[in-house]
Amino acid sequence: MAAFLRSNLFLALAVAGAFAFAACGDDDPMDPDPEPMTGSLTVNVNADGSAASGVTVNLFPSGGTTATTSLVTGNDGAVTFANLDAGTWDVEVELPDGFELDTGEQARKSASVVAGQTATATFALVDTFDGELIMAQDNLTFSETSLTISAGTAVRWVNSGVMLHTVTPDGHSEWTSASLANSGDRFTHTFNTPGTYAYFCQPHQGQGMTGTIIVQ
Ligand SMILES: [Cu+2]
Repeated sequence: MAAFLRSNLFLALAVAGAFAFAACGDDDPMDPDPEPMTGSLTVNVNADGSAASGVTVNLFPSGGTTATTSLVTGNDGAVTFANLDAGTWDVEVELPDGFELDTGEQARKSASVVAGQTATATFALVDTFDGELIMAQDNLTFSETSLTISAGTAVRWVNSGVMLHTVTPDGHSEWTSASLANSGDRFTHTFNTPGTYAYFCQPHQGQGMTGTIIVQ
């Protein structure tokens, strides 16, 4: 009789363990302290209604001041924080040069993560850039090979293709080499000092992908 009870108890524990395994995906069904169940949080960043790539999104514990982690939006304007403990998290968007929050939008907001589900948060930005645009193009040229501007003007390079391009200073340190890895990635620099600033694309310098900014 005792053996019968013990075997039934074992069966019950085994069934309960198997259920816990199926429900939580825990590695060890007999683990007395299983990992908390987790969910995901996808953050979408739009600028003027279109996906905004290259935007840094910081993740904080609710009310926290130190970011748990940071991700940069890809071509789809989105990042996904995975394996988050269920509960409330804060996400904060870092505004790139030339971008502002849309009317009524906040730079930091809370999101409720539910185990086994993907929560979403959205940030709406407005592109207020009013400087000069230069496209880094997959035909291995910059759209403006020589651009003359007045001091105080901002120049933004945008990757209009899908190849990796860079905006690398040639013989000066007016800015630090910028990598435009993905379509839509951008780099903005404001020129305050008159002079001639040459630059090139590192992967395509040999094919003549170079440019010059003349600041008057
Ligand atoms: Cu290039």
